[in-house]
Amino acid sequence: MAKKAVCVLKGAGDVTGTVFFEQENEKSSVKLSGEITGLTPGKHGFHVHAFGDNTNGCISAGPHFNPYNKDHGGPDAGVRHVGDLGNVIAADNGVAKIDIEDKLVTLSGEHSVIGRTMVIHEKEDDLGQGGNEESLKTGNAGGRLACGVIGITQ
Ligand SMILES: [Cu+2]
Ligand SMILES: [Zn+2]
Repeated sequence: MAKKAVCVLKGAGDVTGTVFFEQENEKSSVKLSGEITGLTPGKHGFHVHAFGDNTNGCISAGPHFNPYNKDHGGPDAGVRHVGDLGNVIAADNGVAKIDIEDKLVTLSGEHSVIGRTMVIHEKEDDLGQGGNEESLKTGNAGGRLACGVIGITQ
């Protein structure tokens, strides 16, 4: 049976967004759709972080969701965190349309992303190609503009 989830992103500033998740069955890829508004034009890192905890804002969500203990990478890389969805691109009006299909993110089983947090970042994710230590952890995507916990929907 298809599974669906939703995430409403909010932060300290003007950035807000809604992301919908859909997965046909346990083995199929997950489709993400929706939009994020209030961004500066250009690329912004977009990840699933480990914890569904926003008690002290987006920082409480912890590091990128990484159940297999890999280095950070781009969404198409062989080595990446499960949570690494790369960048979304905001147009001149500050709106980024989300249209992503991902094979590692899942809504079922032990490594489900439900109950974890989506984060949209201040800067571009360098996809692990930045040539420094931080690149292999966070992609140097900078501050957390907005975030929200991924929850079950119908
Ligand atoms: Cu992130
Ligand atoms: Zn990562």
